[in-house]
Amino acid sequence: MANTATNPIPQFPAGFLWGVSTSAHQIEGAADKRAPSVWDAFTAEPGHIKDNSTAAVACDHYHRYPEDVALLRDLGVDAYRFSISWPRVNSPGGLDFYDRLVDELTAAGVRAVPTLFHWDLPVSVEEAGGWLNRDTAERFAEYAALVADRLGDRISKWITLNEPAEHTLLGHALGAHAPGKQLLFDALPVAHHQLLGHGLAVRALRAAGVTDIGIANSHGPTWPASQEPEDLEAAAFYDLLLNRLFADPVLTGQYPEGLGELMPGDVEADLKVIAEPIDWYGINYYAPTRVGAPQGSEIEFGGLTMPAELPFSVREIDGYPVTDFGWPVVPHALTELLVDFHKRYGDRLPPIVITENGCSYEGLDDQDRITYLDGHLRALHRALEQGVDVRGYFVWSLLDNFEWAEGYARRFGLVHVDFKTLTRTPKASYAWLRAAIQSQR
Ligand code: GBH
Repeated sequence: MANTATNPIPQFPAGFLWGVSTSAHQIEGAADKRAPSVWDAFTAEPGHIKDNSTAAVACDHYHRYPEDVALLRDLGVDAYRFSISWPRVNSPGGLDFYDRLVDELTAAGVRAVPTLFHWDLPVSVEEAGGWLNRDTAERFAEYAALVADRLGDRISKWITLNEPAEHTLLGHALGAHAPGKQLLFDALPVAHHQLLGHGLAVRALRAAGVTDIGIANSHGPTWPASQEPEDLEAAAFYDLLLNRLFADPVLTGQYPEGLGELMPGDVEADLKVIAEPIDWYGINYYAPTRVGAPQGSEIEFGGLTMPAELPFSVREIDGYPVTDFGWPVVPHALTELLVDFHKRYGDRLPPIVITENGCSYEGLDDQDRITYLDGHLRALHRALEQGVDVRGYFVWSLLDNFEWAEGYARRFGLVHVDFKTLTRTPKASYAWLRAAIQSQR
Protein backbone atom coordinates (compact mmCIF):
# COMPACT_ATOMS: atom_id res chain seq x y z
CA MET A 1 0.00 0.00 0.00
CA ALA A 2 1.33 3.46 -0.89
CA ASN A 3 2.13 5.44 2.20
CA THR A 4 0.64 8.89 1.72
CA ALA A 5 1.25 9.64 5.38
CA THR A 6 4.48 11.56 4.94
CA ASN A 7 2.61 14.84 4.31
CA PRO A 8 1.54 16.73 7.43
CA ILE A 9 -2.16 16.41 8.21
CA PRO A 10 -4.44 19.36 7.41
CA GLN A 11 -4.93 22.11 9.98
CA PHE A 12 -7.84 21.56 12.42
CA PRO A 13 -9.62 24.42 14.19
CA ALA A 14 -8.01 25.97 17.28
CA GLY A 15 -9.13 24.17 20.42
CA PHE A 16 -9.71 20.87 18.61
CA LEU A 17 -9.25 18.14 21.23
CA TRP A 18 -6.58 15.49 20.54
CA GLY A 19 -6.78 12.34 22.61
CA VAL A 20 -6.40 8.59 22.98
CA SER A 21 -8.77 6.03 24.52
CA THR A 22 -8.67 2.87 26.63
CA SER A 23 -11.12 0.97 28.85
CA ALA A 24 -10.80 -0.39 32.38
CA HIS A 25 -11.29 -4.10 31.81
CA GLN A 26 -8.97 -4.09 28.81
CA ILE A 27 -5.93 -2.55 30.54
CA GLU A 28 -6.17 -2.39 34.34
CA GLY A 29 -5.64 -5.93 35.60
CA ALA A 30 -5.54 -6.07 39.44
CA ALA A 31 -8.59 -8.32 39.31
CA ASP A 32 -7.99 -9.11 42.99
CA LYS A 33 -8.79 -5.48 43.80
CA ARG A 34 -12.24 -5.35 42.27
CA ALA A 35 -15.52 -7.16 42.68
CA PRO A 36 -16.05 -9.58 39.77
CA SER A 37 -17.58 -8.25 36.56
CA VAL A 38 -19.51 -10.16 33.91
CA TRP A 39 -16.29 -10.19 31.87
CA ASP A 40 -14.39 -11.93 34.67
CA ALA A 41 -17.14 -14.56 34.76
CA PHE A 42 -17.28 -14.89 30.97
CA THR A 43 -13.52 -15.29 30.49
CA ALA A 44 -13.37 -17.88 33.26
CA GLU A 45 -15.42 -20.27 31.12
CA PRO A 46 -13.27 -22.01 28.51
CA GLY A 47 -14.10 -21.46 24.85
CA HIS A 48 -15.24 -17.86 25.09
CA ILE A 49 -11.90 -16.15 24.48
CA LYS A 50 -9.84 -17.11 21.44
CA ASP A 51 -6.52 -17.62 23.23
CA ASN A 52 -8.26 -18.61 26.49
CA SER A 53 -6.64 -15.60 28.13
CA THR A 54 -8.18 -13.45 30.85
CA ALA A 55 -7.80 -9.80 31.82
CA ALA A 56 -6.70 -10.62 35.38
CA VAL A 57 -3.40 -8.81 34.69
CA ALA A 58 -3.93 -7.29 31.21
CA CYS A 59 -1.51 -4.30 30.93
CA ASP A 60 -1.29 -4.04 34.73
CA HIS A 61 -2.24 -0.41 34.30
CA TYR A 62 -3.62 -0.38 37.85
CA HIS A 63 -0.04 -0.56 39.15
CA ARG A 64 1.75 1.07 36.21
CA TYR A 65 -0.49 4.10 35.65
CA PRO A 66 2.29 6.63 36.35
CA GLU A 67 4.28 5.17 33.44
CA ASP A 68 1.18 5.27 31.21
CA VAL A 69 0.40 8.87 32.14
CA ALA A 70 4.02 9.75 31.27
CA LEU A 71 3.43 8.15 27.84
CA LEU A 72 0.33 10.33 27.42
CA ARG A 73 2.24 13.45 28.42
CA ASP A 74 5.09 12.71 26.00
CA LEU A 75 2.60 12.00 23.22
CA GLY A 76 1.31 15.53 23.68
CA VAL A 77 -2.41 14.69 23.76
CA ASP A 78 -4.86 17.14 25.32
CA ALA A 79 -7.09 14.44 26.75
CA TYR A 80 -7.24 10.82 27.84
CA ARG A 81 -10.42 8.78 27.59
CA PHE A 82 -10.46 5.87 30.05
CA SER A 83 -13.28 4.00 31.74
CA ILE A 84 -14.19 3.56 35.35
CA SER A 85 -14.83 0.02 36.47
CA TRP A 86 -18.15 -0.13 38.32
CA PRO A 87 -17.15 -3.37 40.13
CA ARG A 88 -13.93 -1.69 41.28
CA VAL A 89 -15.87 1.29 42.59
CA ASN A 90 -18.02 -1.27 44.45
CA SER A 91 -15.02 -2.62 46.33
CA PRO A 92 -13.16 -0.98 49.22
CA GLY A 93 -10.71 1.68 48.06
CA GLY A 94 -11.81 1.34 44.43
CA LEU A 95 -12.49 5.03 43.89
CA ASP A 96 -9.08 5.85 45.41
CA PHE A 97 -7.46 4.39 42.30
CA TYR A 98 -9.35 6.76 39.98
CA ASP A 99 -8.62 9.61 42.34
CA ARG A 100 -4.87 8.91 41.99
CA LEU A 101 -5.16 8.47 38.22
CA VAL A 102 -7.02 11.76 37.76
CA ASP A 103 -4.50 13.61 39.94
CA GLU A 104 -1.64 12.13 37.93
CA LEU A 105 -3.33 13.21 34.66
CA THR A 106 -3.98 16.70 35.98
CA ALA A 107 -0.35 17.06 37.05
CA ALA A 108 0.73 15.98 33.54
CA GLY A 109 -1.58 18.53 31.91
CA VAL A 110 -3.82 15.86 30.35
CA ARG A 111 -7.57 16.25 30.67
CA ALA A 112 -9.53 13.33 32.12
CA VAL A 113 -12.44 11.99 30.04
CA PRO A 114 -13.97 9.02 31.88
CA THR A 115 -16.56 6.60 30.53
CA LEU A 116 -18.83 5.28 33.28
CA PHE A 117 -19.75 2.00 31.61
CA HIS A 118 -17.57 0.15 29.12
CA TRP A 119 -19.26 -3.29 29.37
CA ASP A 120 -17.91 -4.55 32.73
CA LEU A 121 -21.13 -4.84 34.75
CA PRO A 122 -20.69 -6.05 38.35
CA VAL A 123 -21.74 -9.71 38.66
CA SER A 124 -23.94 -8.67 41.60
CA VAL A 125 -25.93 -6.40 39.26
CA GLU A 126 -26.04 -9.10 36.58
CA GLU A 127 -27.41 -11.57 39.12
CA ALA A 128 -30.24 -9.13 39.83
CA GLY A 129 -31.17 -9.31 36.13
CA GLY A 130 -28.51 -7.10 34.56
CA TRP A 131 -29.60 -4.83 31.73
CA LEU A 132 -32.72 -6.94 31.19
CA ASN A 133 -33.93 -5.48 34.48
CA ARG A 134 -35.08 -1.89 34.51
CA ASP A 135 -33.65 -1.41 38.04
CA THR A 136 -30.14 -1.60 36.58
CA ALA A 137 -30.73 1.80 34.97
CA GLU A 138 -31.43 3.25 38.44
CA ARG A 139 -28.40 1.52 39.97
CA PHE A 140 -26.25 2.93 37.15
CA ALA A 141 -27.38 6.49 37.88
CA GLU A 142 -26.61 6.03 41.61
CA TYR A 143 -23.13 4.81 40.73
CA ALA A 144 -22.68 7.79 38.37
CA ALA A 145 -23.57 10.19 41.20
CA LEU A 146 -21.06 8.51 43.51
CA VAL A 147 -18.26 8.91 40.97
CA ALA A 148 -19.22 12.53 40.25
CA ASP A 149 -19.15 13.42 43.95
CA ARG A 150 -15.62 12.12 44.26
CA LEU A 151 -14.02 13.17 40.94
CA GLY A 152 -16.32 15.87 39.57
CA ASP A 153 -14.03 18.78 40.36
CA ARG A 154 -11.21 17.42 38.12
CA ILE A 155 -13.05 15.92 35.11
CA SER A 156 -13.12 17.56 31.69
CA LYS A 157 -15.76 15.58 29.81
CA TRP A 158 -18.06 12.77 30.96
CA ILE A 159 -19.22 9.76 28.93
CA THR A 160 -22.15 7.70 30.20
CA LEU A 161 -22.08 4.54 28.05
CA ASN A 162 -19.71 3.00 25.54
CA GLU A 163 -21.35 1.43 22.49
CA PRO A 164 -24.65 0.20 23.91
CA ALA A 165 -25.26 -1.21 20.40
CA GLU A 166 -22.33 -3.62 20.60
CA HIS A 167 -23.14 -4.49 24.20
CA THR A 168 -26.70 -5.36 23.18
CA LEU A 169 -25.79 -7.21 19.99
CA LEU A 170 -22.61 -9.04 21.01
CA GLY A 171 -23.33 -9.44 24.73
CA HIS A 172 -27.05 -10.20 24.74
CA ALA A 173 -28.28 -11.07 21.21
CA LEU A 174 -25.41 -13.20 19.83
CA GLY A 175 -23.52 -14.14 23.01
CA ALA A 176 -19.99 -13.51 21.68
CA HIS A 177 -19.31 -11.08 24.54
CA ALA A 178 -20.19 -11.11 28.23
CA PRO A 179 -22.67 -11.83 29.67
CA GLY A 180 -22.94 -14.36 26.83
CA LYS A 181 -26.72 -14.26 26.28
CA GLN A 182 -28.13 -15.42 22.93
CA LEU A 183 -31.52 -13.76 23.00
CA LEU A 184 -31.63 -12.40 19.43
CA PHE A 185 -34.50 -9.89 19.31
CA ASP A 186 -35.47 -10.61 22.92
CA ALA A 187 -32.34 -8.59 23.74
CA LEU A 188 -34.14 -5.34 22.85
CA PRO A 189 -34.96 -4.48 26.49
CA VAL A 190 -31.20 -4.36 27.08
CA ALA A 191 -31.06 -1.51 24.56
CA HIS A 192 -33.91 0.35 26.23
CA HIS A 193 -32.58 -0.05 29.76
CA GLN A 194 -29.10 1.11 28.78
CA LEU A 195 -30.63 4.17 27.11
CA LEU A 196 -32.73 4.82 30.22
CA GLY A 197 -29.60 4.38 32.35
CA HIS A 198 -27.89 6.96 30.13
CA GLY A 199 -30.69 9.50 30.64
CA LEU A 200 -30.90 8.92 34.38
CA ALA A 201 -27.12 9.22 34.66
CA VAL A 202 -27.17 12.53 32.74
CA ARG A 203 -29.68 13.83 35.29
CA ALA A 204 -27.66 12.49 38.22
CA LEU A 205 -24.44 14.02 36.89
CA ARG A 206 -26.11 17.39 36.38
CA ALA A 207 -27.56 17.21 39.90
CA ALA A 208 -24.00 16.63 41.13
CA GLY A 209 -23.01 19.88 39.41
CA VAL A 210 -20.96 18.52 36.52
CA THR A 211 -21.09 19.69 32.89
CA ASP A 212 -19.92 18.57 29.46
CA ILE A 213 -21.69 15.22 29.26
CA GLY A 214 -21.86 12.90 26.24
CA ILE A 215 -22.29 9.28 25.13
CA ALA A 216 -20.01 7.14 22.91
CA ASN A 217 -22.06 5.35 20.26
CA SER A 218 -20.68 3.05 17.60
CA HIS A 219 -21.67 4.01 14.06
CA GLY A 220 -20.64 3.35 10.47
CA PRO A 221 -22.23 3.55 7.03
CA THR A 222 -24.29 0.54 5.98
CA TRP A 223 -23.76 -0.29 2.33
CA PRO A 224 -26.37 -2.50 0.64
CA ALA A 225 -25.07 -5.63 -1.09
CA SER A 226 -26.96 -4.65 -4.27
CA GLN A 227 -29.82 -2.45 -5.44
CA GLU A 228 -32.27 -5.40 -5.30
CA PRO A 229 -35.26 -4.63 -3.02
CA GLU A 230 -34.44 -7.51 -0.62
CA ASP A 231 -30.89 -6.25 -0.13
CA LEU A 232 -31.99 -2.62 0.25
CA GLU A 233 -34.59 -3.61 2.84
CA ALA A 234 -32.13 -5.73 4.83
CA ALA A 235 -29.52 -2.95 4.75
CA ALA A 236 -32.06 -0.35 5.85
CA PHE A 237 -33.00 -2.51 8.82
CA TYR A 238 -29.37 -3.04 9.84
CA ASP A 239 -28.83 0.72 9.52
CA LEU A 240 -31.77 1.27 11.87
CA LEU A 241 -30.16 -0.97 14.49
CA LEU A 242 -26.62 0.38 14.20
CA ASN A 243 -27.09 4.04 13.33
CA ARG A 244 -30.49 5.03 14.69
CA LEU A 245 -31.66 2.81 17.58
CA PHE A 246 -29.20 4.46 19.99
CA ALA A 247 -29.09 7.89 18.35
CA ASP A 248 -32.75 8.82 17.65
CA PRO A 249 -33.97 8.41 21.27
CA VAL A 250 -31.06 10.47 22.65
CA LEU A 251 -31.19 13.20 19.99
CA THR A 252 -34.89 13.34 19.09
CA GLY A 253 -36.73 11.67 21.98
CA GLN A 254 -38.20 9.04 19.66
CA TYR A 255 -37.44 5.50 18.61
CA PRO A 256 -37.09 4.94 14.85
CA GLU A 257 -39.98 3.31 12.96
CA GLY A 258 -41.59 0.39 14.73
CA LEU A 259 -38.91 -0.13 17.39
CA GLY A 260 -40.65 1.79 20.21
CA GLU A 261 -43.50 -0.76 20.27
CA LEU A 262 -41.01 -3.53 20.99
CA MET A 263 -39.60 -1.86 24.10
CA PRO A 264 -40.66 -2.63 27.69
CA GLY A 265 -42.40 -0.36 30.20
CA ASP A 266 -43.78 3.14 29.81
CA VAL A 267 -41.73 3.96 26.74
CA GLU A 268 -43.14 7.48 26.23
CA ALA A 269 -42.23 8.52 29.78
CA ASP A 270 -38.78 6.89 29.52
CA LEU A 271 -38.06 8.68 26.25
CA LYS A 272 -38.33 12.01 28.05
CA VAL A 273 -35.52 10.89 30.35
CA ILE A 274 -33.47 9.39 27.51
CA ALA A 275 -33.65 12.67 25.56
CA GLU A 276 -32.23 14.71 28.44
CA PRO A 277 -30.01 17.19 26.55
CA ILE A 278 -26.34 16.29 26.26
CA ASP A 279 -23.45 18.63 25.56
CA TRP A 280 -21.71 16.64 22.85
CA TYR A 281 -22.15 13.38 20.93
CA GLY A 282 -19.39 10.76 20.77
CA ILE A 283 -18.92 8.51 17.75
CA ASN A 284 -16.72 5.41 17.63
CA TYR A 285 -15.95 4.65 13.99
CA TYR A 286 -13.95 1.75 12.55
CA ALA A 287 -15.38 0.57 9.22
CA PRO A 288 -18.50 0.49 7.06
CA THR A 289 -20.62 -2.68 6.85
CA ARG A 290 -21.91 -4.37 3.69
CA VAL A 291 -25.35 -5.85 4.34
CA GLY A 292 -27.71 -7.94 2.21
CA ALA A 293 -30.79 -10.13 2.50
CA PRO A 294 -30.59 -13.16 4.80
CA GLN A 295 -28.90 -16.13 3.17
CA GLY A 296 -31.02 -18.80 4.77
CA SER A 297 -28.31 -20.36 6.87
CA GLU A 298 -26.02 -19.60 9.77
CA ILE A 299 -23.04 -17.52 8.66
CA GLU A 300 -19.59 -16.93 10.10
CA PHE A 301 -18.44 -13.34 9.87
CA GLY A 302 -15.61 -11.51 11.57
CA GLY A 303 -15.31 -14.24 14.20
CA LEU A 304 -19.07 -14.13 14.85
CA THR A 305 -21.72 -16.74 14.22
CA MET A 306 -24.83 -15.07 12.89
CA PRO A 307 -27.95 -17.22 13.16
CA ALA A 308 -30.12 -17.82 10.10
CA GLU A 309 -33.12 -16.14 11.80
CA LEU A 310 -31.60 -12.66 11.45
CA PRO A 311 -33.38 -10.52 8.84
CA PHE A 312 -30.05 -9.54 7.23
CA SER A 313 -26.62 -10.97 6.47
CA VAL A 314 -23.27 -9.23 6.71
CA ARG A 315 -20.97 -9.59 3.66
CA GLU A 316 -17.36 -8.94 2.77
CA ILE A 317 -16.36 -5.51 1.49
CA ASP A 318 -14.09 -5.95 -1.53
CA GLY A 319 -11.68 -3.50 -3.06
CA TYR A 320 -10.12 -2.03 0.08
CA PRO A 321 -7.11 -3.01 2.16
CA VAL A 322 -7.96 -4.79 5.42
CA THR A 323 -6.41 -4.61 8.90
CA ASP A 324 -4.99 -7.69 10.63
CA PHE A 325 -8.48 -8.12 12.12
CA GLY A 326 -9.88 -8.28 8.58
CA TRP A 327 -11.78 -4.99 8.87
CA PRO A 328 -11.74 -2.93 5.67
CA VAL A 329 -9.89 0.39 5.70
CA VAL A 330 -12.29 2.94 4.21
CA PRO A 331 -11.50 6.50 5.34
CA HIS A 332 -14.07 8.17 3.05
CA ALA A 333 -16.82 6.23 4.86
CA LEU A 334 -16.08 8.41 7.90
CA THR A 335 -16.80 11.55 5.86
CA GLU A 336 -19.98 9.88 4.55
CA LEU A 337 -21.10 8.93 8.06
CA LEU A 338 -20.56 12.40 9.52
CA VAL A 339 -22.20 14.25 6.64
CA ASP A 340 -25.22 11.88 6.82
CA PHE A 341 -25.51 12.40 10.57
CA HIS A 342 -25.37 16.14 10.18
CA LYS A 343 -28.11 16.00 7.52
CA ARG A 344 -30.34 13.63 9.48
CA TYR A 345 -30.28 15.36 12.86
CA GLY A 346 -29.60 18.97 11.87
CA ASP A 347 -29.88 21.37 14.79
CA ARG A 348 -30.60 18.55 17.21
CA LEU A 349 -27.06 17.27 16.86
CA PRO A 350 -24.69 18.76 19.45
CA PRO A 351 -20.98 19.02 18.59
CA ILE A 352 -19.48 15.63 17.70
CA VAL A 353 -16.32 14.10 19.16
CA ILE A 354 -14.76 11.01 17.56
CA THR A 355 -14.30 9.00 20.75
CA GLU A 356 -12.64 5.99 19.05
CA ASN A 357 -10.94 5.31 15.72
CA GLY A 358 -8.10 2.89 15.12
CA CYS A 359 -6.96 -0.45 13.76
CA SER A 360 -5.18 -3.68 14.67
CA TYR A 361 -1.81 -4.40 13.09
CA GLU A 362 1.23 -6.33 14.29
CA GLY A 363 4.68 -4.84 14.64
CA LEU A 364 6.55 -1.85 16.02
CA ASP A 365 7.17 -0.23 12.63
CA ASP A 366 3.43 0.09 12.04
CA GLN A 367 3.29 2.06 8.79
CA ASP A 368 -0.17 0.61 8.07
CA ARG A 369 -1.52 2.19 11.27
CA ILE A 370 0.00 5.52 10.26
CA THR A 371 -1.69 5.23 6.86
CA TYR A 372 -5.00 4.39 8.58
CA LEU A 373 -4.84 7.32 11.01
CA ASP A 374 -3.63 9.76 8.36
CA GLY A 375 -6.44 8.74 6.00
CA HIS A 376 -9.11 9.03 8.68
CA LEU A 377 -7.91 12.44 9.88
CA ARG A 378 -8.06 13.71 6.29
CA ALA A 379 -11.56 12.22 5.93
CA LEU A 380 -12.57 13.89 9.19
CA HIS A 381 -11.22 17.20 7.95
CA ARG A 382 -13.32 16.87 4.78
CA ALA A 383 -16.42 16.51 6.97
CA LEU A 384 -15.47 19.71 8.81
CA GLU A 385 -15.12 21.47 5.46
CA GLN A 386 -18.67 20.34 4.67
CA GLY A 387 -19.98 22.00 7.80
CA VAL A 388 -20.04 19.14 10.32
CA ASP A 389 -19.13 20.39 13.80
CA VAL A 390 -16.50 17.94 15.11
CA ARG A 391 -14.54 19.08 18.16
CA GLY A 392 -12.14 16.24 18.90
CA TYR A 393 -10.54 12.96 17.86
CA PHE A 394 -9.46 10.06 20.10
CA VAL A 395 -7.36 7.16 18.80
CA TRP A 396 -8.21 3.65 19.98
CA SER A 397 -5.92 2.82 21.69
CA LEU A 398 -2.98 4.09 23.77
CA LEU A 399 -1.84 0.53 24.56
CA ASP A 400 -2.14 -2.94 23.07
CA ASN A 401 -4.71 -4.55 25.36
CA PHE A 402 -7.23 -7.31 26.05
CA GLU A 403 -9.35 -7.25 22.90
CA TRP A 404 -12.44 -8.95 24.36
CA ALA A 405 -13.28 -12.30 22.68
CA GLU A 406 -10.06 -12.05 20.66
CA GLY A 407 -7.89 -11.99 23.79
CA TYR A 408 -4.41 -10.54 23.23
CA ALA A 409 -4.30 -11.55 19.57
CA ARG A 410 -5.31 -8.12 18.23
CA ARG A 411 -3.03 -5.16 18.79
CA PHE A 412 -4.70 -1.73 18.56
CA GLY A 413 -2.04 0.22 20.51
CA LEU A 414 0.14 3.18 19.61
CA VAL A 415 2.33 1.62 22.28
CA HIS A 416 3.32 -2.05 22.13
CA VAL A 417 2.89 -4.09 25.29
CA ASP A 418 4.88 -7.27 25.84
CA PHE A 419 2.34 -9.30 27.80
CA LYS A 420 5.07 -11.42 29.44
CA THR A 421 7.23 -8.61 30.80
CA LEU A 422 4.59 -5.81 30.55
CA THR A 423 7.22 -3.61 28.95
CA ARG A 424 5.79 -0.67 26.97
CA THR A 425 7.46 0.30 23.66
CA PRO A 426 6.13 3.19 21.58
CA LYS A 427 5.50 2.20 17.96
CA ALA A 428 6.21 4.29 14.85
CA SER A 429 2.57 5.47 14.94
CA TYR A 430 3.13 6.99 18.39
CA ALA A 431 5.92 9.20 17.04
CA TRP A 432 3.79 10.00 14.00
CA LEU A 433 0.80 11.07 16.09
CA ARG A 434 3.01 13.18 18.35
CA ALA A 435 4.37 15.01 15.28
CA ALA A 436 0.85 15.38 13.84
CA ILE A 437 -0.44 16.93 17.09
CA GLN A 438 2.66 19.12 17.25
CA SER A 439 1.94 20.40 13.72
CA GLN A 440 -1.39 21.76 15.04
CA ARG A 441 0.07 23.93 17.79
C1 GBH B 1 -14.78 -0.92 20.15
O1 GBH B 1 -15.74 -1.77 19.62
C2 GBH B 1 -14.74 -1.01 21.64
O2 GBH B 1 -15.35 0.13 22.24
C3 GBH B 1 -13.39 -1.24 22.20
O3 GBH B 1 -13.48 -1.66 23.53
C4 GBH B 1 -12.64 -2.22 21.34
O4 GBH B 1 -11.44 -2.63 21.90
C5 GBH B 1 -12.40 -1.57 20.02
O5 GBH B 1 -13.59 -1.09 19.47
C6 GBH B 1 -11.73 -2.46 18.99
O6 GBH B 1 -12.51 -3.56 18.69
O7 GBH B 1 -17.69 -5.44 9.73
O8 GBH B 1 -15.77 -6.85 10.08
O9 GBH B 1 -15.48 -4.62 9.28
C7 GBH B 1 -15.77 -1.77 18.21
C8 GBH B 1 -16.89 -2.56 17.64
C9 GBH B 1 -17.45 -4.10 15.91
C10 GBH B 1 -16.54 -1.97 15.32
C11 GBH B 1 -17.15 -4.62 14.53
C12 GBH B 1 -16.21 -2.51 13.95
C13 GBH B 1 -16.98 -3.92 12.15
C14 GBH B 1 -16.10 -5.02 11.78
N1 GBH B 1 -16.66 -2.99 16.30
N2 GBH B 1 -17.06 -3.56 13.58
S1 GBH B 1 -16.28 -5.51 10.11
